[in-house]
Formats: sequence, structure tokens, C-alpha cells
Amino acid sequence: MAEQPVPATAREWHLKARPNGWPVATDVALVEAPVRLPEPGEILVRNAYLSVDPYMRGRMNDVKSYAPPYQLDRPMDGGAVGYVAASAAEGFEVGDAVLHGQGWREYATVQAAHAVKVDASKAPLSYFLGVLGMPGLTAYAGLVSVAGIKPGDVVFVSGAAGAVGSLVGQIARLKGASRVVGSAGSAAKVAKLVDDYGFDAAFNYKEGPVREQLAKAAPEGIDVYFDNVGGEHLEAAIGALGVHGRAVLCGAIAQYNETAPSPGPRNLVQAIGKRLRIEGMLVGDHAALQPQFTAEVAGWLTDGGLRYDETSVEGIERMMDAFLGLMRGENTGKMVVRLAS
Ligand code: NAP
Ligand code: FER
Repeated sequence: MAEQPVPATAREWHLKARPNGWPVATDVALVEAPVRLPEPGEILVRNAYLSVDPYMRGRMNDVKSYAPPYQLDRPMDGGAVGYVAASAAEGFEVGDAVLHGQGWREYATVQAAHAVKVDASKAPLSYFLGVLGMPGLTAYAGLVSVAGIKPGDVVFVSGAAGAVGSLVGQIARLKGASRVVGSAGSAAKVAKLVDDYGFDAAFNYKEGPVREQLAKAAPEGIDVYFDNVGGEHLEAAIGALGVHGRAVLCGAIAQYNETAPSPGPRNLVQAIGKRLRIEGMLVGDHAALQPQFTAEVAGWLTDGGLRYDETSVEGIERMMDAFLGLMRGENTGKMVVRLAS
């Protein structure tokens, strides 16, 4: 395919100041920057969808973690899918669809070794940021490898109407859970969990203490807790877990914008008597599961066993709104930003 015209400049989001608590508009800026043509081994990608994910909040802080912090006055990065606009790398042609890690920008010059081709005929491109991508693998690996889900388990997931949580609940059912319970932050989301995703019970955590609502939704207790939220949810789940229960610590979004350290679960001592296994997870440790994950999840999508929703925000200029919206719960399913083609 012939090279497509490439603009001389394009827009990218820079971190300007490190947020204290909730990010504000002046912590970031949308900047016009030169588009660099690919050198040998590189490709230039015109991004079509950009991912906003909760972990990005942590990378705005200057703290040593599993991933380096975003640098001030530099473009932020994150998941993106798009089309090769120019290639100086073997195996990549103009027009190929690729997944890579240089989001938060319209055009990305990427080392080909850091991009993977995706089959745009198999699924909508944005799915590779969600159900067929990082959040999907997180849900799958968290249940299969970390929780070791078994038929008959009672599973509780928080953040249950989000990208990871909506898949956790449905995959738990597909793997033979006897009861699936979820919590989310609105009546519409709670209805969706039961009506569309097949949860047995769901509750709105804003409507009353999680401990009380969980006790009603899972009167016999739970075997697995998939934690996306932390805080009050984790404490309630520790109370509800039975002997040899397992808790997967995947995220703690309730505290990502807090300015003071949050108190730990006050009932952690119960982990001793109940011999709980409480294990943190990072999706990056589970790359070996990718082929099994892709095969199984793609099959469920095709046969209708798995429902998947997206909330799409239009335009790079709204990307920070999309990110803040994600933190506020404005998404159902995966939040993505769609760029004009
Ligand atoms: P998501 O669930 O699609 O979106 C975030 C959701 O969090 C919002 O929609 C909102 O829904 C909920 N939320 C916000 N503040 C809350 C609060 N104070 N209490 C309870 N819920 C709150 O995001 P995601 O991408 O699927 O990520 C879900 C979790 O998994 C996050 O904690 C993320 O950090 C974690 N994660 C971890 C890994 C890993 O490798 N460990 C990988 C991916 C994601 P409501 O309307 O229900 O409040
Ligand atoms: C995430 C939330 C937290 C995530 C990773 C972390 C990959 C890790 C935090 C830490 O190491 O402090 O969504 O996704």
C-alpha cells in the first residue's frame, strides 16, 4: 500500500504538574508537536482509539512503582490501537492495524518490536484495548490463575460494571461459579449486572454499608473476592469470605485520588483463622496465559456467552474528561477515546 500523507504536526497530552488529589485541568496540556517519521525498525501509527485506565492516575505521581512515573512536560503514554501510516520495519505495511503503548497522542512513532499486529476483521479495533486486551487478560488471569476459580465457588466482584469487573463476573459464571455477586455505583449499573451480565445479585455501594448489602446478596458468604476498589469493600469481603477463601487484589480505585494514607482493613486478623489467601496481581505477570485467554474469550464473544460494553468519548481534546469520567464512574464497560479518522 502506498504511504499515506502524514501531517507535519499532531496533538499529544503532556503532564504539566503532578496532581494533588483529584487531577485538575491545569495538570495536563494538549500540545501540538512535530510528527517524527519512522527510522529503520520503527513504524508511524495513526491512532484510532486511545485507552484511559485507572493505573494512569498512579503514574501521574512521582513514586517508584511497577511502572515509571509520567515525566513532566513529556507526552503521557498508555494503550492505543491504530493504523500504520508509514513503515520502516519489516513485516509492517501501511494500513496494518496495531496495538501499542504510545497512547495520549494522535500519531505515534513506535519501535516495531513494541507493537503487535491485530486482526481488525476478527473484532472491532477498540476491543483490543478492552475485552481482548489488558483488562480482559486481567479479569481472566485474576480468576483462573490467581483465585484458582473452581466450579461451585461463590464470587464477589467490586467495580462490577467496569471493564475488568464486568468480565470477571461473566467469566466466573462461565467457569462454573454457583453464585456471582457484584457491586457498582448506580441503579442503572446494578440493573445491568443482573439483566445483561447474568449476575445473581448486585447492589449499589452508595446506598448503604457494603458489609450489610453483601450479607444480603451472599447470605452464605463468599469463596472468592475480586477487588477492584479497596477500602470499605475489601473490609466487607474479608468479613464475608469463608474458610480458605481467596481475595485477588487487582485495584483499589477508591483510594487513587486520596491525599492521606487510607486505613487498612480493620478485620485483617480474620485472615488467620479463616486461612485466607490474599494476593496482589499485575496483569503483566500473566503474558503466558495470552493464547489461552484469547482463544477462550474470543470464543465466548462469538457464541454470545460473554457480553461486552464500551463507553466511547469522541476526540483527543476530550481525553482528560474521559480519564476523569472513568475515575468518577461515568463509564459502563471499558472507557475509550475515539479519534476522528
Ligand atoms: P473501570 O472499572 O472500567 O472504571 C473504574 C470504575 O471504578 C468506575 O467506572 C467507577 O464505577 C469505579 N469507582 C470509582 N471510584 C470508586 C469508589 N470510590 N468506590 C467504588 N468504585 C469506584 O476500570 P478498569 O480498567 O476495569 O479497572 C478496574 C480496577 O482494576 C481498577 O482498580 C484498576 O486499577 C484495576 N486494574 C488492575 C490491573 C492489574 O494488573 N492489577 C489491571 C487493570 C486494572 P462505579 O460507578 O461503580 O463507582
Ligand atoms: C492498576 C492499579 C495499580 C495497575 C497496577 C497497579 C496495571 C499497581 C500499583 C503499584 O504497584 O503501586 O490498575 O494496573
